[in-house]
Amino acid sequence: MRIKDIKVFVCRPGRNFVTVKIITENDTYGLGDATLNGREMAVVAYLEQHIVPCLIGKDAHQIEDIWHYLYKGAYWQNGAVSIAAIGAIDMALWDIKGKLAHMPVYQLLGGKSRKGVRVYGHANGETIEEVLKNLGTMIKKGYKAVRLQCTIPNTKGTYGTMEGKKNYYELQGNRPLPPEQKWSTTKYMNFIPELFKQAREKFGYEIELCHDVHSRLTPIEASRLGKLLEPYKLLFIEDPVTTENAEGYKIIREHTNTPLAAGEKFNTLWDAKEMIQNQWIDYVRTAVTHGGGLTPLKKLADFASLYHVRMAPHGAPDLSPVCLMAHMHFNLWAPNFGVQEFIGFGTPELNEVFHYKVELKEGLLYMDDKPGWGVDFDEEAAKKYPYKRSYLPINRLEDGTLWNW
Ligand code: KDG
Ligand code: MG
Repeated sequence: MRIKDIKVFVCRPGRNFVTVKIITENDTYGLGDATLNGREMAVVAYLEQHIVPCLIGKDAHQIEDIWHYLYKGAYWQNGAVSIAAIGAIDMALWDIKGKLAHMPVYQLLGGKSRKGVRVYGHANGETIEEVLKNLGTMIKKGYKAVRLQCTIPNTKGTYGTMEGKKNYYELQGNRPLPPEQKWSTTKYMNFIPELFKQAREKFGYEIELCHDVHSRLTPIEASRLGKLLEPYKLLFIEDPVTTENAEGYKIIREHTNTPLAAGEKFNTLWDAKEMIQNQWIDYVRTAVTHGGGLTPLKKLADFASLYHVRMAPHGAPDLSPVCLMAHMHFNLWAPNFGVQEFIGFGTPELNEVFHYKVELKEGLLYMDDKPGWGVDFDEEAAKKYPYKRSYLPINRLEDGTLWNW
């Protein structure tokens, strides 16, 4: 089944998304998500200039070979831009394979390992009171696991919220350049345990809670945070330190039994290998989009399963519904699935462009069985929401030093 055409769309139904559509000679099409937050157009160029011309006429069924052709064949194997591009192609090919086989993709992987996908939602706020109010709402909606993030008192717009946009820091603003935020490790460390203490006092221990540190600590600081949080029995803390130096996780591991998650920025299995093999983490956060597609992600899952490490794919708002649906199939299959980050059911603009259906019941996310991923993209609707350059905030210490985001 030859590839006839490949289209790349960039649209902004609330935030920027890059979507790939591969069309075969019998007009079957498949979709992939190539969104790389704040660097979207670099992926578009990589796809249009370097990938699309090489794939026209190739057999869409040869997913494994095409993946290696794009990865090894490029000589420059990894990197976030190229992997997001390869990931979207791989996803679109799996969508096509499912449609041609008249099967949901999870069936091609070996079938379902569970009835639904456990998710964690987000409760953010500018005060503990606000976070707890949002947590209460999430529990009423049926969430069984929730991530808590809160502005640190006396630091404006700290991670967890964005000034003037209380509900979410990752919403893209109208500013054409990155907004700046301030960070104080001391204030953060003095404050965060109190958030979880109050959450446990109010809601008990049945609801699973987690927290994203966003790589802002050193290993020894993160070790201390992990110990301080032990009484509140978190599902995990995510990215306590940067992942470039895997051994940072060894230090944390030696000091605390708070479970650890990392890897939303991993591009390949090689990025994750040392942490997994040494059992320094409990959850791998790599998304289908940023991990290069389903083809490498299923290898990552199988490798992690040898070491008691579970999959917890990244599901931030900058991953499109195409990625969410790909995760549904991956998570239904992966024997060592842990939990999926899920930010909700989307805005009217988003749902005008992407058509998909998921349903939350008692903490589990369900979808209907459809061939392929079960998601569609409305090209006409997308034209109403043109791309606009936009960035994540950057982060500085109080003395002005640029710090990790
Ligand atoms: O583009 C970056 C975001 O996806 C990231 O900041 C979100 O860390 C994140 C998470 O865990 O959702
Ligand atoms: Mg994260």
